[in-house]
Amino acid sequence: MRGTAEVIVGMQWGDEGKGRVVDAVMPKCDVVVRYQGGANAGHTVIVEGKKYVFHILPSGMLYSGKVCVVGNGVVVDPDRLFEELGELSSQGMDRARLVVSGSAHVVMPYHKVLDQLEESVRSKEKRIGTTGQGIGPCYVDKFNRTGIRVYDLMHPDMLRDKLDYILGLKNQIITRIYKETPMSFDAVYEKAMSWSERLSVYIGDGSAIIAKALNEGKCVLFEGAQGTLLDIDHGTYPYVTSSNPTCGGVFTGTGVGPKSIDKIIGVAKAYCTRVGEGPFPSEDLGEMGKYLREKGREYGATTGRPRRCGWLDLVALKYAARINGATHLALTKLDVLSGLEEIKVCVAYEYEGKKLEDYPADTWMLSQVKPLYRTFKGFSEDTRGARAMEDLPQAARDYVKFIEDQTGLPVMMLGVGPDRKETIYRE
Ligand code: 2SA
Ligand code: GDP
Ligand code: MG
Repeated sequence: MRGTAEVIVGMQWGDEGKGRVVDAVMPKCDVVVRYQGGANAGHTVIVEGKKYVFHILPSGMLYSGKVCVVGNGVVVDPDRLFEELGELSSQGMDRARLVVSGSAHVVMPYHKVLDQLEESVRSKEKRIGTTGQGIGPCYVDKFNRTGIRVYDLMHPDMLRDKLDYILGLKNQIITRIYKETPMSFDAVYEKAMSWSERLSVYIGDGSAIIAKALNEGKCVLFEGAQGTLLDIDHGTYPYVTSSNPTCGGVFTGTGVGPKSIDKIIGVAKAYCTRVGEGPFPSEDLGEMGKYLREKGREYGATTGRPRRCGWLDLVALKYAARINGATHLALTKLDVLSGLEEIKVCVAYEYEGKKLEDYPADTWMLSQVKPLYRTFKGFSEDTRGARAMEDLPQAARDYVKFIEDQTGLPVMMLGVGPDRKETIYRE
């Protein structure tokens, strides 16, 4: 019997709680695969009060006996990867088996330097607000065919030759454009060689592992990082990341065919956040935004940056449902809305005096729209103890039902608190 495959994808601007949803779905799965992004991601899992934040490692690492794959579409920073593995070991975790795709690209020291230099010279309007992890410059090299892949680290002579050429080019940019001191070839080469032996034990062919698991009737989970509105093609370009967090990224980022996918779970918060620059129509710059930030502890899981906060945007959520072909929703952070007298939801936009029901793919137009809200009655009960829909106050259930009706997607799972156990499962 053929196995099953499910995708977990962010429906907003990242930080929807994908890590905790992966953790919740993981028990029935055998393999979990990251398909894009890199150490810019921060996926939080909390188990009995203990917090784990995953950056490059898939969020299924807490389950021993499972296989975690870093897919070819990921950009790997080996220092960060070893750091994360070290943290898990020091916490005494009996972890899953890790496989790093040899075709994944390596974030080199010059990628981080260039990411930070590029951001530093951008004007306030042009700044993207990157995480400074070298993600953009690494993907630029990948598409320019000047990247270093994990496999390359295993071939010292070839690596030396490649690096000689590439670092020469980078140093031209660093010295001529940014007037900074050039990077030392020996230091970069030695760094790369120090990674090769440690990485060699993890290298594998991600695509082949997935195919074998599916042929053996196993369940494979694909874990997206960032979110739909940060997608390089479908997000608020240029205020996006440099990969495809949307479902399409699964196929190129792992080497699995589209017909293998059975379920596409879109993860959304019960409100909205964004970190970094770019349009955010339902952002609340006043007291409500601050309230959501403090109650929801909305600070970057990688950089600690405060996240911008606002109401749920259904226009954008419906767009994300379409782009990903989502089949289900996982709604998180419902508990953060408790205690509010009223809850607003953006149901349409106003643009040049006209009502707009569809999300504009033109970023400039999106930056000009005004949100039109529908207001719901709030609820005061603490929802963190709820384990079934019946445990929730009627107003919270009405809110969830409205989201289901509007998106046409069933909410299969609800987060009512950050801990693993603070979950309502509906299937
Ligand atoms: P980059 O570094 O090139 O990918 O940045 C480009 C844009 O993508 C945004 N981005 C993110 N947005 C939300 N969460 C992310 N991960 C961390 C987290 C972020 C953090 O889990 O909290 O700790 O600050 C993430 N990664 C990238 C980024 O803000 C830019 O807008
Ligand atoms: P990810 O990048 O999508 O995995 O999300 P992050 O880990 O960056 O951010 C989500 C934050 O919300 C983390 O601090 C989680 O612990 C927290 N969180 C997730 N689900 C819930 C929930 O249902 N309620 C509350 N209060 N916090 C949650
Ligand atoms: Mg995150």
